[in-house]
Amino acid sequence: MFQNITKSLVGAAAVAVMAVTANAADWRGWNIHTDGYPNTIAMDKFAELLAEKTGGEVTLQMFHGGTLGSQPDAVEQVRAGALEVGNFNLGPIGPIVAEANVVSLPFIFKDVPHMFRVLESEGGAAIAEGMAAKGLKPLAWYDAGARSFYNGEKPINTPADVEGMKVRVMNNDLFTGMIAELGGNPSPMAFAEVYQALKTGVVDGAENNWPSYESTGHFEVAGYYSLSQHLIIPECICVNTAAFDALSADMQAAVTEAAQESAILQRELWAAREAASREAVEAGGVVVNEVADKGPFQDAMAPVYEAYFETNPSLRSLVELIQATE
Ligand code: GTR
Repeated sequence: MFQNITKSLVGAAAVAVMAVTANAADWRGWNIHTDGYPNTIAMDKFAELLAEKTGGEVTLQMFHGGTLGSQPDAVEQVRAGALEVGNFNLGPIGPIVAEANVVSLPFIFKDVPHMFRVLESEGGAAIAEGMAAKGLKPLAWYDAGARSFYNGEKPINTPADVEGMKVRVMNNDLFTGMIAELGGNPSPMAFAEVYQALKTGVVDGAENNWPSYESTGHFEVAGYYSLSQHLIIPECICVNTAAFDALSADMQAAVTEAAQESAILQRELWAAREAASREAVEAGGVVVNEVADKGPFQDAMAPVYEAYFETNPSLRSLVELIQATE
């Protein structure tokens, strides 16, 4: 009898220990970028801060370099809870979350500071809510600068220069629409495939920010970079909504704080890397072209906006809110 009680007490203690262990969350995170990239460093910092601020209750193992799959796949994995965390560009999230797709409308933001002002206001709250409802809770926003066109043949100054050009875009109908309206042939493709595609002529050009143009080596095979700055798209530290909701309020606050601190670091590193990447590609022989008049590019985007409103009539007010944000 006494022995039985002891046994069951020991058993209860074991269950208690297991319960504590089961409460601890061991998360796995996806990132597409390689060593030294601002996002890679900042996501590692997030993992470090997470362990620190949650007293080890939430830990994160990061998988960099897109080793766990392409971005559209990883977005689905985080939604499904197969992975808990991703550093995602909102471009490939747009097809899943209508509110988040506003940031992928060409020329929607005046500049990066305008984008952050929007994200920190009512518009950002609507985007974040829409994302959380689809399983992708954004905890903080990263800077991804502005995206511009590049190709191996010539500078791009007007939409006519894009005519007939095969241009790689991220997976999103807004981007295929954007290229089509400029008279080009859009080619949606995973990030990892773009270098070979440019090199072998499967595509003539692509578009991205300075750091990605440089880190991927695209500048080696597409040496004309034209500052169209047609897209300014934020990135998130996104966490599977259910995994986040399962945490206590204290833990949620600690996780959010870790993400916010990581974003502060990312934005600092980003500013430095943008300048360094530009310098590096110019030293590598890239011809940089200022686009004197972006007006014709902006005008050509009217049908892209119309198509967006047609599919999402209720989001016209969100677009107007963004445009009205100082
Ligand atoms: C980069 C971005 C990646 C990915 C990539 C792409 O700027 O950081 O997440 O979206 O562009 O063009 O696929």
